[in-house]
Amino acid sequence: MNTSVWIDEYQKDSRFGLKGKLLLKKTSIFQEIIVIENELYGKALMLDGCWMISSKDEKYYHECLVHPALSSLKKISNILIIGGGDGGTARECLKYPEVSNIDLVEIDEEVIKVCKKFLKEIGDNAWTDDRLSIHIQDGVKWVETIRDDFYDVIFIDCSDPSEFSNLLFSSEFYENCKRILTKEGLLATQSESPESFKTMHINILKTLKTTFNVSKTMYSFVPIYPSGIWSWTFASDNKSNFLKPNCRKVLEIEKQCEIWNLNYQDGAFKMMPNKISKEINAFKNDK
Ligand code: SPD
Repeated sequence: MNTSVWIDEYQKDSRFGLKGKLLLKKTSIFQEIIVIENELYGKALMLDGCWMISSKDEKYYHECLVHPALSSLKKISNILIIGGGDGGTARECLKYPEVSNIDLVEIDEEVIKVCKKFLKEIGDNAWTDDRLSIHIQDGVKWVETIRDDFYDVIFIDCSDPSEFSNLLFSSEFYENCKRILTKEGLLATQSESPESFKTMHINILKTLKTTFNVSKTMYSFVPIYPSGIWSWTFASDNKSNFLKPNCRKVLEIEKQCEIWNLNYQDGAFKMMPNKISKEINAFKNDK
């Protein structure tokens, strides 16, 4: 008997699906959670109808979010991750011995439980590393309570904008992130797809440009996301060491990566589609 099912993410008049064995379908107090096992992409997690990650394509996503930031900053000891309940962002951060504390703030405890059970390989050793502290809390509230100049790096590893995650893309939230970052600190966020979520993508870039002195976006692929093309944006108030990779760190980390290396990153920072840069440049000139 064939027990395979198709699970699709619907976006406008398109759908992006995986076929496989349904491992879990449940609803937490926040969202619907699905885990499916697919031959090509391994185990894949969907939250409220949107693909979050799969065990076979996650490195495209997590390595791009983490290494441009951590391979360039001088001080990276104290890190905040908002979201990131699968543990992949924490795992990449913990490759740096200089990292001494990571606060991972995830609103939905059920996501962590499900990932530890079905997608354990994503968090891997991070789950047992003493440097990682998990806090089940709303990230928006968390950043409101932290003192000024506290974190060296903030990673925003959240789901797509929705009724319950919208505030994680707001200027008030970014202002608080800026306040709790050190003066040399850097914020790195997933910034949606320039193709499937063009308006959201442009709004995120504009809001970050308004909040921080410098920001830069890189583009690459996450195969299971709608349209495949995805983006990550890095923002800081400090121009001096903004995304200037440290060669020693790069050589060490490249050896441990499946996707990321300095050439890949250099190309990815030059990939802004013209239709996006036209809008961003028009916005900058208006300011
Ligand atoms: N459309 C999917 C956007 C999800 C980004 N976060 C993924 C979580 C991986 N740690």
